[in-house]
Amino acid sequence: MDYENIIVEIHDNVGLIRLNRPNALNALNEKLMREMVQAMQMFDDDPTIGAIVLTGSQKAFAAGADIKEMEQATTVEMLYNDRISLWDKIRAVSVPVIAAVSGVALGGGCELAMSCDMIVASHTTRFGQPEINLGVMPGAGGTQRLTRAVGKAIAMEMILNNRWLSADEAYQFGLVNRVVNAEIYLDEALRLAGEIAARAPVAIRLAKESVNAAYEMTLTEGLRFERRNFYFLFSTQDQKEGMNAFVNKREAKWQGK
Ligand code: DAK
Repeated sequence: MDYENIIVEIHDNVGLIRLNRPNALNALNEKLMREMVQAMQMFDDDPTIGAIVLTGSQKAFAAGADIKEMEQATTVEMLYNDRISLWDKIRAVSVPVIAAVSGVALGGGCELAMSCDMIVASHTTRFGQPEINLGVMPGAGGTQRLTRAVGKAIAMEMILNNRWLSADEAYQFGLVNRVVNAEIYLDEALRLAGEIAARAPVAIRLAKESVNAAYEMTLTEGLRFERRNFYFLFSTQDQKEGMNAFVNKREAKWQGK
């Protein structure tokens, strides 16, 4: 598959997507979003891929949605073009997606990182929601995901007053999983993704779905949802294999069945 704005690689059982618009600091234009979602879906449909890493460059994960593309847009154009459905498709990916982030993660770039399941950040990363400077506000999950991740006080400051977070602050506030040197952030994300991709595939997918359900449901509903997924796993060969391997003190061999 030929892409213009992304580079796609496979590292063992991990699919890697690199955003690649260096002259625009990986600003997320519609073409890039379309290609990125297409690549994610391709990896998600590939039974040999157990996790996806999404990255940019050391200088920029992404500087936000493409302002030049949006500048002249009308409300009706924004409403009816299908950008939103592209963002929704990221949520529908069933394998874990890890963002490997460095440099700027601003606006839609910060929102894209937060749409992933985990974030590995380099020390140089700066997270921000600067949309207020453009006379708008976050539109791809910033007010919701950021608030859930870092809490109301910090989210308000970032969204209303363009406060940027350093990588260390983002770690302290619970936005990112870990912070490592810029030289190794991608390797670290690939290593983490590789570990996850080597685990029982059906359990991984249902566990991801169940954690995400915590954002959508009451505790009672969420506990019921979790339990159903837990019981479901007893219909898989991997459950028999995993428990038998434990009992017999051997390594489990996962089938994804
Ligand atoms: N869009 C378009 N081009 C961008 C860009 C962006 N967001 N960010 C940077 N660029 C371009 C610059 O225009 C420049 O291009 P040339 O002038 O060389 O042609 C090139 O990248 C290098 O940028 P700078 O010269 O500005 O580089 P600096 O190192 O001086 O500054 C910076 C880096 C990241 C601080 C600065 O570029 C900057 O402030 N960029 C804009 C950051 C920003 O405001 N981001 C938020 C955009 S609004 C939604 C989906 C998504 C969204 C909303 C709704 N729906 C589906 C409903 C998201 C909205 C946003 O993200």
